[in-house]
Amino acid sequence: AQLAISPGAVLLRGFAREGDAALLHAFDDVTAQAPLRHLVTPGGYTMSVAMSNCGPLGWVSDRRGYRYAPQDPLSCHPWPAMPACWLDLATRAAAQAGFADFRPDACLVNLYAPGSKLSLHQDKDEAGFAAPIVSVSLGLPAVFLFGTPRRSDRPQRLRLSHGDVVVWGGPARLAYHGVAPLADGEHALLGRRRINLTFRQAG
Ligand code: MD5
Ligand code: FE
Repeated sequence: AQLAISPGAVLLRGFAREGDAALLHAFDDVTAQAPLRHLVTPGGYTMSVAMSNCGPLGWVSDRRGYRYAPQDPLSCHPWPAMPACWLDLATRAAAQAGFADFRPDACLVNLYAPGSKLSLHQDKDEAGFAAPIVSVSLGLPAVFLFGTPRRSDRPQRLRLSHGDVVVWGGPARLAYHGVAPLADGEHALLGRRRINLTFRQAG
């Protein structure tokens, strides 16, 4: 089912459910090569979400700022390759939402434990905003907050569950968004975790 949740944003409910075991296998593979870590913001806060990356570019944050980098600062090696099943999923989802030529060069891997949250922000570290962002939710459900390009507009709440994929394009691309503190629970395949994979054309 394809649901337009706001102008430019398309929710593909359960799109990633089939093949979830392979997606999770690839997660173990990527995070064995580039370990999940809690990044520090330029303001000095440690993020509650643990992050890693794969693909040519990875999103990083430290006291100097936010940016995309071709190497993992922990290892000084390139980020792991994007697993084929992840790239295939992201391009199929984008095509389904009307973006036939989506070619992600960055995949940010977000791991939420119970209590982890993501404060309201915009994704604007990418070189351009014409391409959409494809986000894949696995494991425990989350309450996703999505607003508008104006920070002061009150965000809508959307429950994202295992296998849901959202394509954020057009006017939704620069909308403020965040994730409410993750409620505890147990997922049959992932346990007490939510994994979010975020595919971008960053360079
Ligand atoms: C998450 N991650 O669930 C989200 C999924 C991040 C992040 O926000 O930056 O890692 S991406 C959601 C997103 C991206 C671009 C636009 C909008 C939402 N939006 O218009 O609401 O961990
Ligand atoms: Fe974001």
